[in-house]
Amino acid sequence: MERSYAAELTPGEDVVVKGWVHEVRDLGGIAFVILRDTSGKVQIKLDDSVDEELVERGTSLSRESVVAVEGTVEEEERAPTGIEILPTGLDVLNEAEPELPLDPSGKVDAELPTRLDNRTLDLRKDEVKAIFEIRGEVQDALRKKFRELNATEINTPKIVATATEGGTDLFPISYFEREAFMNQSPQLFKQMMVGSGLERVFEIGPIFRAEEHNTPRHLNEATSIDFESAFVDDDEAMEFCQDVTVSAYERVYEDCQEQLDAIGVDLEVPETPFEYLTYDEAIELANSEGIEHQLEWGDDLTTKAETALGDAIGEHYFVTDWPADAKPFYVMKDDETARAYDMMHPRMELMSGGQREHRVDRLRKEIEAQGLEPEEFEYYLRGFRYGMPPHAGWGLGLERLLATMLDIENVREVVLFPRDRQRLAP
Ligand code: ATP
Ligand code: AMO
Repeated sequence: MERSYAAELTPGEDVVVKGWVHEVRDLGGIAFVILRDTSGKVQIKLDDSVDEELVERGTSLSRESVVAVEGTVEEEERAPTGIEILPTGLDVLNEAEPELPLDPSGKVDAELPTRLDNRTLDLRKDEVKAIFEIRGEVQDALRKKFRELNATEINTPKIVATATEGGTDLFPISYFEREAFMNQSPQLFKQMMVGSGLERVFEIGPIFRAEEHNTPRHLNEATSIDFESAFVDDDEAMEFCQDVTVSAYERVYEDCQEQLDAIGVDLEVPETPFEYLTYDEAIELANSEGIEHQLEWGDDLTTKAETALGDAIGEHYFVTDWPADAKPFYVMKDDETARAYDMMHPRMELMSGGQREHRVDRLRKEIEAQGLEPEEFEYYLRGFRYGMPPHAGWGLGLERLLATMLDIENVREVVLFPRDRQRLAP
């Protein structure tokens, strides 16, 4: 018989359901097995109308064992879902050990490390599974929005010869006889592609950062949503980022209410347009909010400054016109300032981007000014010598987008198998 799902049962049907033993309740004389599958839960009734040997097998099941149950669906208003199954057969497909490292029914809280060590069990909880269903939905929404914007999805190499975002947080690897690195960002490749026939590209893929410290918003392997387009300027690129972000919120709001309820968040789609602050306005506002270490022109926004700004603004916002020295070589500079922009959530930075330097002589000088060897970037500079249009783009962190959207404290919670200083397995 074809498998039926717990959430799709109709009274009177003969069915086979398959799933996990969520709970066994033996009340003496009558017992219930709660079976859980990907769609939900259903109650199996074991009373004296059921074969004795089957009742024996059902009541001795260990929690989280995998079973197949054949039987008839009956209406029962006392059952949690208004129906139950009166079984005629019960096969144990795989028995779970009686001692579980964490409780998938969620009645006993587990620490994050225990949960991450046992992700298989952890994702049997509705509120954890919901995060990853939303993560999948968000990626689908992003792809759809990018396609609406006529961007082509690309895949760039993750094993590379040079740094893009500064040399200190690079992971070196051995590549036959040579040294190579795990890529920190698709930056150089996506820029090369706007000079190709593609013009406008995006990628959703892994980036690797050898961040030394443990923070709730840094991962050593993160997922970057990268966008780059020929013939757009910084203002247009920021607007695209705002629209892409809002499209992710809208999809989750429209299609994931069940998951939001499981997590316990009351999602609000951010209002547009997001506010724009220049860097000068941002440090002035942060200082006026009374942060302990007053910022001077040229300083990066500290975590405390970001928090003060977030509290004052209370919504997503952009910070534009950064000091030139704070930004990488590929961002276009006008004397002291860079045409760079960050998109902030009140809790943290979500995106960095900029208008790019597309003039090869200036780009070569910027590479030198940052103490790097232009020869090492020859493969990249070559693309700028044969017709490179003006262009702009950005990188938006998927985990930060999700953690802020779902009001989750630690970005590790939105990654199936996070990589941090302590964690290399599973
Ligand atoms: P990204 O590194 O991707 O640009 P970010 O949020 O780390 O994102 P930064 O501009 O590097 O942005 O840093 C902003 C502030 O965050 C820093 O001033 C610093 O206070 C804090 N910070 C950044 N990296 C770390 C880290 N690895 N550990 C602790 N604090 C950090
Ligand atoms: P940046 O280094 O600011 O810019 O990264 C862009 C965004 O990626 C996310 N992110 C991270 N998330 C979690 N853990 C990390 N260690 C981590 N590092 C980065 C953040 C951040 O805002 N090439 C530029 C982008 C561009 O200019 O197009 C870049 O990589 O959300």
